[in-house]
Amino acid sequence: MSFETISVVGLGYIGLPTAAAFASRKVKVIGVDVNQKAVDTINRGEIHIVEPDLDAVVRTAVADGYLRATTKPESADAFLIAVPTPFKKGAINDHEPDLAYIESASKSIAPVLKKGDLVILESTSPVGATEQMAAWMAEARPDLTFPQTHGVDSDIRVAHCPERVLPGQVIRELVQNDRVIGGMTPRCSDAACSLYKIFVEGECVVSNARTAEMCKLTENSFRDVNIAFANELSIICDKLDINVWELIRLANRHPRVNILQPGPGVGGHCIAVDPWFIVSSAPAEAKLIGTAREVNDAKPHWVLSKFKEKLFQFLQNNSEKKVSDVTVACFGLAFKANIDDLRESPALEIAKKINSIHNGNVVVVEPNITKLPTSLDGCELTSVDVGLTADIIIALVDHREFRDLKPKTTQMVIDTRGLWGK
Ligand code: SAJ
Repeated sequence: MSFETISVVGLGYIGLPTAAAFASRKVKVIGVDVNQKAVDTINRGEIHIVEPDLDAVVRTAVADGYLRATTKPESADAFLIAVPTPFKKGAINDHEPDLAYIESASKSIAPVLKKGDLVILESTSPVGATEQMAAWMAEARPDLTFPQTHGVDSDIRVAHCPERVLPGQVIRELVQNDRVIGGMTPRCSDAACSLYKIFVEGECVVSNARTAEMCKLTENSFRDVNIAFANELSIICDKLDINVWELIRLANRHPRVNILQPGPGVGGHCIAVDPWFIVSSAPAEAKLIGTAREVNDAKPHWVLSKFKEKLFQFLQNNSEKKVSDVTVACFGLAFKANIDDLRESPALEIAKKINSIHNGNVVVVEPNITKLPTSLDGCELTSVDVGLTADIIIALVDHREFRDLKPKTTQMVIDTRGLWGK
């Protein structure tokens, strides 16, 4: 199968790099996004998100005429949908996936679909979302046939091929990672494989749509459960006066043990979200997966209780000082090391809470940003050196700039990332 024009719907953290990857192989790509500002930025050859090396790929793709963005879908041979799947707002169970963006994206491309087209859902989705997307398109285009009713002979091919790239390494991982191809029929999978082979150097492994949906959720849940195990160990070790990082290092020397690292909680838009999609599909059965989410979501509260404990201890050791004399420094705000992304960050959540409850000075050291978010009004963004002079130091993110710091033994330190106690 050959693809002259590919359309990518949703030009965010996944859609834009994917569009640029196709365009870099000299295929005509039409990017579609509802955000006019993002569209204008891309058409100038610039980018509206932070991802290493993406700017250069987009600049070249636009300059060479292979990538163009628009707000209105146009005819193409393949459509990739890469829109968000957040939680439903206001639902009784507020961890239910909201397919509204997938619904509106699939309905927006339906009028331009033609016989032979391929539609791929890349968005992380609950099991059954691809079938639902195909049903929305079929309803909008009764003149075309779809796999759910016409099997391998359908006019339109539909597949789920989840993205699995790591933010910060998207350009490399998009090309090198293996890809799970979940066609609604074997013909749909064949078409999707030929599409991805345009730039994917990893293997395209064929399955079906439901398994591919579950596979993506499973990958992120596996990581979440493993981190929850590490976080639980860190709390147990704190109680038993054991260095958890040394413990994990030792345990991981066993050839069949591989424990991840504890931290202040799990952030980002994937690991802290996707496991809930499994829980909401099978609440009675997904006990461990749901518990892991709760363990990880509770970790910031534990860090706050440690802060209160250390503040109390500091005041006991320094009886001449009042609470308002105590300066607290939060090292790191991003959701993980060496990025500037503060969304869904447990570090930010903790800094905000400390800022709201602490009567003294709160300073923040975050080398990857130049301005604090408004939610931290009253805090000061400061340098590593100034942060190091605080009375209480809380390490929240393991940024490379923090690795070799040496807080004084007289300072109170809460090291949630094992930066300085290793
Ligand atoms: N974290 C820990 N301890 C660890 C590892 C991570 O506390 O040992 C925390 C991080 O600090 C961060 C959170 O977990 O707050 C998530 O970070 P991450 O690096 O584990 O993952 P993401 O969210 O950046 O990307 C994940 C990746 N999934 C897996 O590794 C299974 C990525 O491949 C997916 O494509 C991405 O989710 C996604 O889009 O779903």
